[in-house]
Amino acid sequence: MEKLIITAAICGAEVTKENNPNVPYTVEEIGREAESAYKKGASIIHLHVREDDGTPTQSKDRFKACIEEIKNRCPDVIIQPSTGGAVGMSDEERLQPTELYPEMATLDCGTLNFGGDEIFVNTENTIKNFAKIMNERGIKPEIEVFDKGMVDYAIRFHRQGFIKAPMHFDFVLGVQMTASARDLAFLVDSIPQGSTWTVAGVGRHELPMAALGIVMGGHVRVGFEDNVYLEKGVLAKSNGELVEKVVRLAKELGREIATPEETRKILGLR
Ligand code: KMH
Ligand code: ZN
Repeated sequence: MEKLIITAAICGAEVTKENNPNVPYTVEEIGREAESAYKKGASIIHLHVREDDGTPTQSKDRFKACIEEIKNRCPDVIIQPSTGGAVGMSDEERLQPTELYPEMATLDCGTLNFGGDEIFVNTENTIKNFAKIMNERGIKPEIEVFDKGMVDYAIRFHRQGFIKAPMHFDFVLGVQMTASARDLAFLVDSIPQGSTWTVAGVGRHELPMAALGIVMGGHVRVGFEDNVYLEKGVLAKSNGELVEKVVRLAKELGREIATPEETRKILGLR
């Protein structure tokens, strides 16, 4: 089986220090968390950034500062900024990190409920526009899939020329769609041959989904954005602890871990 790509979603936009005091806000804290994940085996950092008080921001300058901090600590790691940002941000705000020409960025392929009264809006025109801009800037999209219809959108937009093949999907399970083995198998079965995929289980689903990703030949995302617990009732001290757990599991199950260079080859990054 292909080597395992581990993505660390170190920060997110919703989780706070009240949930886990180790959630990073400052540039230094973001660098620290990226380094902890990288040192344990993460080759991709899925990146949201915050103001020092924890407010989520898509500011180009803040992304630039955080990317520099991460690159100083982990020179070869792949940085994947979020273009999802936080619920309620405008498309223009969300697109700012693409002006830094990162190797990858997320492409959210549909609208979904995001708890309470929150709706994370991605209209067809938003998705097409984001895909077009990423294409022009040489950025490989990671297609964020929160339910099956989003796979169908991605395939439709690929046929219309907005998203290039081979496509790379991230199945985020436990937000809108449930997180079962059947759900994951259904999604994996629905993507075009030659695509790659990773899975992110939210909350208590993180580790079971990671185990499935490992045995099914996909890849795995973990991190504070999705889950702040190392085990039931025990907060993780760092993103590195969560990555370490996946590495241990992968070793037991016979999957080697991909380095950033190997990850670039697997995903066909520039
Ligand atoms: N924070 C969510 C509203 C992404 O990074 O592209 C969007 C999100 C997905 O986290
Ligand atoms: Zn995200």
